Amino acid sequence: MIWNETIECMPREDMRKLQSIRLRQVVERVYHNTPFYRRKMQELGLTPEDIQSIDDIAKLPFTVKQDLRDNYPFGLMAVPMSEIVRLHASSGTTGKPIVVGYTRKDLSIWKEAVARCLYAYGISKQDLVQVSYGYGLFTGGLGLHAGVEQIGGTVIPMSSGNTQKQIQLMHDFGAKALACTPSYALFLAEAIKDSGIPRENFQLKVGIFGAEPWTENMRKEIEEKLGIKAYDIYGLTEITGPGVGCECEYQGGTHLWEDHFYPEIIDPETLQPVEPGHPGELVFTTLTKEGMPMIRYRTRDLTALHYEKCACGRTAVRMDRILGRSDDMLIIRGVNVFPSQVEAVILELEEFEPHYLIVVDRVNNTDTFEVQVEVRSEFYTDEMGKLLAMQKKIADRMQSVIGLRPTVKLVEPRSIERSQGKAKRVIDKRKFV
Ligand code: DLL
Repeated sequence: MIWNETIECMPREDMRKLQSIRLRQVVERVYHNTPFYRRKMQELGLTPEDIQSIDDIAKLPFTVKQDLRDNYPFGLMAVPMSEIVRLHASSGTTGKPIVVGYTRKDLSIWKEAVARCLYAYGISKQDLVQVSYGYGLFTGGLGLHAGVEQIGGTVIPMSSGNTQKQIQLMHDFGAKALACTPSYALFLAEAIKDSGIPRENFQLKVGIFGAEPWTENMRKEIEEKLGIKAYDIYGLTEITGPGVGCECEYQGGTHLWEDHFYPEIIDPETLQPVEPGHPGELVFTTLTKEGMPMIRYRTRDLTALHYEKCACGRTAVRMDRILGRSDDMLIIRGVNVFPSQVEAVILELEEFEPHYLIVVDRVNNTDTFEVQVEVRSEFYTDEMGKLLAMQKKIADRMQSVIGLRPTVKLVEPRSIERSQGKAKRVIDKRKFV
């Protein structure tokens, strides 16, 4: 099923024309309304007149996560705050999150994008969709939620957690689709098995999985265990949230909705464009966003783009699975974590040395997150009560800064291996390839 055939199947030349018109408009808007972009364009000697077609996009400067942080919280808005009707946020590299603002029109474009995804998965008005992504500042829950309403389906706004209730309602209400992270889907599959309710008693047919990397093997495992077809959904807060793109029934890559979110692939070292079909870093320009447009935003996600028409009839460009990242961001239980955030918390607390190791693994389909940290010799003690209090202090602080509670392992001073060169701060034992 195709939600917006005119756009999704538009001949490529027409799409380029549409993109050219929209690029001119967004550049005009940011140049006049966002001092940050005006300054960056002026530094390159650019005015909006220099951008006539989508081919001129490479002239424009890049935007990076640090720019969002430097302009925290509302410095990149291109409209007065009175026009912003919603805020979302995601992890920054240290303490402060990055914030995005949406106008009413931005929200309607977002739900249109999610609606296209749901139709591509074969979900329609008759269907119930259980949304088990987190609701709140994270874009997953509310993003999927609005898309289901847009197609006239029935949304079950479960949010994350409370696995027993998830299973009970999925069963009792007869959800056809489940939207959550692929790792939570695997966890739920095990829990359903343990619940003793036969799989045939569920109506579940479709999975809408994203927000973290996953592999073909994981797909097979989820499909077998839940007896469903598992689809990818991709997105990021800075660009809109879930629904920047999705797979269709042919699952030959993730279609990107390039009439709104224009993708490029660059070499993360040289920053030069990379040929279609070759891997590099994904960069997006939001062509229609009003609240907080992004010009050539470096996602740090590594992938490749393919422009051949898909068997489903869509001409919308397809992206390979996300192969990795060109920075050190980890996604643990769906939460974006930067080692620099962990470091910032440790540096804040006087009891600890700035020597730490993050160990991430996947046990029973759930990510584990351990932080080993050295206690300063002045604070080192054999007293259990004091050690537990220190452990709690650091775990509480990380929970509040990162949004995820690590298992903290306190170690003796000078016990974490010192490196001669670049320190190895992260051991990620999960396998994504
Ligand atoms: O994760 C938005 C989202 C919610 C997408 C629900 C899909 C479903 P952020 O928290 O800003 O937004 O994280 C964005 O997550 O740059 C990727 O590294 C990763 N990511 C998102 N979707 C996928 C996917 C949401 N399908 C970051 N495959 C992105 C691999 C993904 N990685």
